[in-house]
Amino acid sequence: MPASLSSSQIASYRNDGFVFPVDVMSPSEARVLRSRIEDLEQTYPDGSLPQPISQYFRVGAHVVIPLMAEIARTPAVLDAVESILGPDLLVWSSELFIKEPNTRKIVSWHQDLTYWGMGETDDQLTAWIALSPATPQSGCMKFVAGSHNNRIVEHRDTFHEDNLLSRGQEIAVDVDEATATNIVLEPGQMSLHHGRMFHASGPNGSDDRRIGCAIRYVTPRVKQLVAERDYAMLVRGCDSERNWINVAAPSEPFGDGAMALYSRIRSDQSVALAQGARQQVGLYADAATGDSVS
Ligand SMILES: O=C(O)CCC(=O)C(=O)O
Repeated sequence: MPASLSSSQIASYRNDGFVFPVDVMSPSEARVLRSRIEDLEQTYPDGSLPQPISQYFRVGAHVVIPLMAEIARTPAVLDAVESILGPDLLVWSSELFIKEPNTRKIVSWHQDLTYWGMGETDDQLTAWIALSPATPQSGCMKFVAGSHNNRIVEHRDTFHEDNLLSRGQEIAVDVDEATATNIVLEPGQMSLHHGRMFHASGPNGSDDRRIGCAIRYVTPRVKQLVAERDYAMLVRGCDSERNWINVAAPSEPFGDGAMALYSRIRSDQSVALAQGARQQVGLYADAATGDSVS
């Protein structure tokens, strides 16, 4: 495995706002991770945890699921992220984007940083690791090269039931689909994208699940500007700025201490993530009380 990005891959990221495909593990290693995720789904059916496992998969999964913290620390992933963001790295969030076979779920055109309360920073990126084939048929991501050079543009919330985003948010101006690049990835490959990248993904029309693991990295320089406090897990180097409450990786799935911390994080982050929303933001609904989400 390459230890870090080549100079041309770094230049691609700087020019386009993304780089792909980056090999970070073998297809068989990706298959093992996928089956460990699917084992978790079997072990924790709905009703066995305070919220459905899909909720934990979509918000701060590394706080309660050791496997997600392990994926976020994959050396080849960190080496590549370090090539862009430098030696000090924290994980702000980790998520699984799962689209079931032949379903309509999509992700509308958006910029990640819109509701994260971190301003328009260049010090945040997402590593999206494919654990099944990501193709136009299975609903791979699409990126508009150079769109990270925009500021955060206006978004409108749709709350559409087929939209996987927390508020179904979408960019309020037309995005020219013809200019987008399909981010085709084999299992074990990843893409990196900038937090202001215009991106989206279509439905999964394939017969397999489309599974992507999105890890949100920040440097210690990034600050939470909307919520009173925010949390991140140091994964490389040191955090000399202390802008984040540092959290440790969990030692067991859904342990009591980690679950209490998870509720606090979700509640604190909901201040930024749900700011200005006209209706409940499903992934953050009832975060303050820790009740079930709809
Ligand atoms: O998995 C997808 O289709 C979209 C993921 C996404 O928007 C992101 O990781 O920022």
